[in-house]
Amino acid sequence: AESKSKGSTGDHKFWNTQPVPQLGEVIAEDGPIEPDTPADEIRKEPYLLPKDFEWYDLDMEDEAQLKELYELLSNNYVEDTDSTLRFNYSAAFLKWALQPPGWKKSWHTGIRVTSTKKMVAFISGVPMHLRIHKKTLFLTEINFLCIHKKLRSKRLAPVLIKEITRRSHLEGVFQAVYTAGVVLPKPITTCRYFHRSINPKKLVETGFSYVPRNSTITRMIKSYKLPEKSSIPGLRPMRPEDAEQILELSRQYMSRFDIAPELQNVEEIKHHLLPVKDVVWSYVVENPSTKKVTDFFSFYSLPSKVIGNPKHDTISAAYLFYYASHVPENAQDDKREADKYLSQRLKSLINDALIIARDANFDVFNCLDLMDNALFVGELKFKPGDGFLNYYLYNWRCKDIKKTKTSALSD
Ligand code: NHW
Repeated sequence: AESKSKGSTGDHKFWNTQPVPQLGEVIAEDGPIEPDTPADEIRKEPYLLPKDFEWYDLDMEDEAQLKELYELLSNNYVEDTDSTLRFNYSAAFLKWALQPPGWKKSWHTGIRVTSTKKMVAFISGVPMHLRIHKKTLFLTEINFLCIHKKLRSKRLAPVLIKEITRRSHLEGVFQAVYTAGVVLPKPITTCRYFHRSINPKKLVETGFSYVPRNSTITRMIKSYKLPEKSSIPGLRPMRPEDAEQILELSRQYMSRFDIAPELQNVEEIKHHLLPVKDVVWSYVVENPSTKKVTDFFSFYSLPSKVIGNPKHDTISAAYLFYYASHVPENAQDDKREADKYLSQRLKSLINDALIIARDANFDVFNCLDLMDNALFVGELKFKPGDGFLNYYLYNWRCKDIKKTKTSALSD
């Protein structure tokens, strides 16, 4: 999730009461901030809501409820600083993101108006394994925190956060990971968004990009033009039978990072990576002679609504998701050799991703400056944006992590 809104400043009445490190705190060693709450000390009743409101567990299998979540987010979720763009996750995306293996209905937490049943707020958690340095935690990934615009600044967010925490505790989960544009106590790392124009004309017309002083739109179009066809032999969409090889390949590749999701089995690989129409795209490179999968990449679709533009109402954006590349054995133990190999390989791989995204009608291709992305963004003409994304852990103290040692999170 991206938020470009201003960070809250100074004293954090709510966050100061939570098991998170203080801003500026120097951390010497990883570990929990508070011990697991014993089962009999976990609060049994949901937190109290202002009168006229009630809690409910969203039923994602019910089309009408899914649509209501879609509507809440499409009208009230994250906007950029000058309110010209707003994230517009599709309903199909929300189903994919909120129902990974092991998902729990009690972690799809909504608030509605008691009399009308209208949904006015939401927060979600999904279970995942996250490796931080050498330790793997089973935790919840919190996302899609949203409060209707008419109910802002009433301290409802802390109630939602405390309630999802209680519901996590009830499931024996005492840590969480989340990302946000706002600065809170205390980021483990801060990444910057990079954008690769695919349709510069539309991006300029929507105010997303500008024509540089020394250029023209014609020159921009020419400079961002991509080859007709992808270049890597053996590149094809991922199929279910690739999952086993991808599991192994991603395990190897993810070991390069200090913080990374740990996909546990073929079932999880299939859920997160098998192509879903209009949601997620995944491609593998299968060596034509050995039939071995040597590389894969994936990206997902997260359009933004363009607010108040006469010509365009949506920017179609692809976001780079997981990828991996097999580093040849002779380069594996030598960081410089490995980086040299990857820098060439990832340029070809991601350039092919751009071509596929163009053919799928995306206007822009986005990524963060984490993982090995710094190795290709310059040459492939990504430009730094004005959005930043902070990574956070709840109830886990963790030494600062470099961006290049951070993996993408599930979405
Ligand atoms: S980040 C996207 C968050 N959503 C949006 O930006 C959508 C548009 N905005 C809104 O809907 C991805 C509202 O402005 C929200 C705040 C709901 C953001 N994270 O109710 P009040 C995620 O979903 C703090 C955490 O008056 P509001 C990740 C703020 O600092 N805290 O504000 C979510 C202040 O506390 P402070 C945030 O504007 C991770 C308090 O909320 C925050 O009406 C959640 C003000 O509350 C944010 N993005 O509603 C944490 N934004 O101490 C999970 C504001 O500073 C923790 N605040 O006074 C883990 C839980 C699970 C643990 C399990 C063991």
